[in-house]
Amino acid sequence: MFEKILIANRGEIALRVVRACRELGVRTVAVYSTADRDSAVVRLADEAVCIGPPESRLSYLNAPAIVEAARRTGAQAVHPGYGFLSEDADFAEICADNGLVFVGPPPEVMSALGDKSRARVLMGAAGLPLPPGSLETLGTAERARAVAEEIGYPVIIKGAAGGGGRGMAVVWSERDFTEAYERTRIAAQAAFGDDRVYVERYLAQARHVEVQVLCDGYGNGVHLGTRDCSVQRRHQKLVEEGPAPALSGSTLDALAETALRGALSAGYTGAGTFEFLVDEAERFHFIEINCRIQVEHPVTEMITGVDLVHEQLHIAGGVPLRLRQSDVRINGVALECRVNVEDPARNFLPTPGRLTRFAPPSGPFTRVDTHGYPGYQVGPYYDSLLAKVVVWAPERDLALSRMERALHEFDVAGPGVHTTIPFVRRVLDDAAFRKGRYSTALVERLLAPADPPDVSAPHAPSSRTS
Ligand code: MV4
Repeated sequence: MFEKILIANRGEIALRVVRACRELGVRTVAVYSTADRDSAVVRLADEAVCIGPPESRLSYLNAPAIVEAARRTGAQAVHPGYGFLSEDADFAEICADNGLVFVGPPPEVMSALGDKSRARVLMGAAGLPLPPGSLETLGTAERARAVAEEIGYPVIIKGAAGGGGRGMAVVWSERDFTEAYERTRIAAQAAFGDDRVYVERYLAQARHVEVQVLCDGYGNGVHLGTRDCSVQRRHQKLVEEGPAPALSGSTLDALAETALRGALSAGYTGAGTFEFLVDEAERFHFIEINCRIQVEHPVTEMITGVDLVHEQLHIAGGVPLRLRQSDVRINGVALECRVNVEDPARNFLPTPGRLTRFAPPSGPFTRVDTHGYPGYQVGPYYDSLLAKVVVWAPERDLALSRMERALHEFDVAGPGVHTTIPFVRRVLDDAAFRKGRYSTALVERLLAPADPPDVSAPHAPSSRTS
């Protein structure tokens, strides 16, 4: 195992990694921007190095500064957390060139699977079911339109270099295709410097279910069950749960085995997530792979008892996976609610400010991953995730009431500061959510204006035309 590693991230995930390291007897180097001087991770890590000003590009994305901090402190490995450099194959390569172990898959694997179109081709070849669509990126709009015609509408145009929902467009009819296609290509070029796109059948009302896998560098791998992440707004997840509810045991098993087959076929190593869309008939389709530890990993930790960050560090250190598939048992239900410093009433606008009150929940089977503390200054520079409230229970109903209880306890306030707590409480209260029968359409339904009063009576003609 490593003696010392550097954590190239901030916020709650940096703390999460520091905790895993202390438990394993690994010394830690935190890196921080000047905006994060007073952060909890700077205090809790064994050492801390300032790597630049607040702007991410000059600090948490500043590969030379991070590598230099590792060199100066004698760190042997770099844990990238999620976001920032976590899926940057060039950064993983730079680490290797500087004698640093990158905690994640090999750069070639990350580069292949990070290209969503290549991932689609590779996973299709490995026998994973795909949404109907093109097997290559497409050139002219004319040719792409012919492909869309064959697939049948609605279709979704996706940028190959995109991810997490960026650079996509849904097209409902042929009439709108060409314009959407050109627009998506231009947007992809601007956002990723890569205008390659591909087309899939758009699966509306599907559930977004993902599978956690762990693979070592010796051909061993395990799957660790499913998480439902359908509760999203603009591709930001708000509530996650595991195992995915209201699916048959055979579907859950098939999803997990399919993901692991895909991971092993690609030479994947470390912790990874395979995303699928599951339709009403429980047919599932592979969409993409996340080559990192994810925000929602605690859900899986709660239902398996496996510490995923410990496993990441062991795998990166070359230790063969000790866990066998028969050791993995999915036990009970876990829910996670994200607490972002945003105002749901103002289009989820971030509301940075000082936390004059901060008392997160506690109690039985309740875990809160957060970097917040009373007096903490939430800045405007980074994403607004402040805390993840995670609960476990043997049954889903009890997990729901436990989460309601936990959110009721959460005392967080400050001048101008709002959080997503009221909104996630509405999600928990929703009848479809309570039944476990929800899809990616749930959040939109909750955010749609309430039905106007019945105006169809005489003297008040409806202005609605449908
Ligand atoms: C899709 C899809 C439907 N059909 N692909 C969104 C993020 C990225 N990981 C993949 N995503 C989707 N891909 C096909 N062929 C639906 C989503 C999707 C979604 C789309 C619109 C609005 C919200 C969404 C939430 C989750 C997934």
